[in-house]
Amino acid sequence: MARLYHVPTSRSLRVLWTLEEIGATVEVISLGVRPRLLAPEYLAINPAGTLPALVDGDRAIFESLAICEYLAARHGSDLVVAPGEPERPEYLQWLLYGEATLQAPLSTVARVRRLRDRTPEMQAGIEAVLADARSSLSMRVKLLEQRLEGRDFLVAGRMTLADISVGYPLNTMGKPDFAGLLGPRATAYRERLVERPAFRRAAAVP
Ligand SMILES: N[C@@H](CCC(=O)N[C@@H](CS)C(=O)NCC(=O)O)C(=O)O
Repeated sequence: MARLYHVPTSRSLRVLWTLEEIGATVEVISLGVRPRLLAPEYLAINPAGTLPALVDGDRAIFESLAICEYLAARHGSDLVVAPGEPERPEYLQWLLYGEATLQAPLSTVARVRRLRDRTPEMQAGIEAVLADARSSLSMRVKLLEQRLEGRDFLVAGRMTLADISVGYPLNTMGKPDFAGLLGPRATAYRERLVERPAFRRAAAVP
C-alpha cells in the first residue's frame, strides 16, 4: 500500500481530503514535526524536507497537488477534470492558483512568524513583509470572489481537485489573523468546503 508522509495542518491535508472524497486509503505516516531539519529518516526520502510525500512502490512524489492528481486519476475519480472536458483549462488554472498564487503569501506569513531571536530592526522588517503578504492576499482573493458568482464550485459544476487546492489556503484564511480579507462569496464557499464530511475527517487525522 502507498505511504503518505503527513503532519497535521500541512499540505498533506490536501491529499487526505482527496482520499476521503474518493473513499480510498493509503498508509499514513504521521511525523509529528515539520521535517526540514528534524526527521533524518524523512530527509532520506525527500532531501528538500517538504511535506507531503507519497511513496508508492519505487516511486516517490512530492508536490501535494501532483499527489492528489496521481491518486484521483488512478481511482478514476471525477475530482479530475479530464483532457477533453470543456473546462479543463480553467481547472488547471485554479488547481495551480491554490498553491502558486493563494498559498504563496500565506507561506510567507508562516515563515516570518517562525523567525526567532528578533531584534527591533528585524521586527520592523517582519511587519513590512506581513503587510505586503496581506496586501497580496487581498488582491488575490478578488479573482476568487468574481469566479464564485453563481457557482458553488470553481469549475465543471462539480467538486474537483481545484476546490481542494484552493480550499487548503482558504481554510488557513479562516484564522482571526486574516479576518476581513475574504469577500462574502469566498467566505460562504470556504464554509461549504470545510463543512464537507470528507474535509472534516481529513482534518482530524493526527
Ligand atoms: N508546493 C509544495 C510545498 C510543500 C511545502 O512547502 N510544505 C510545507 C508544509 S505545508 C513544508 O514542508 N514546510 C517546511 C519547510 O519548508 O521546510 C507542495 O504543495 O507540496
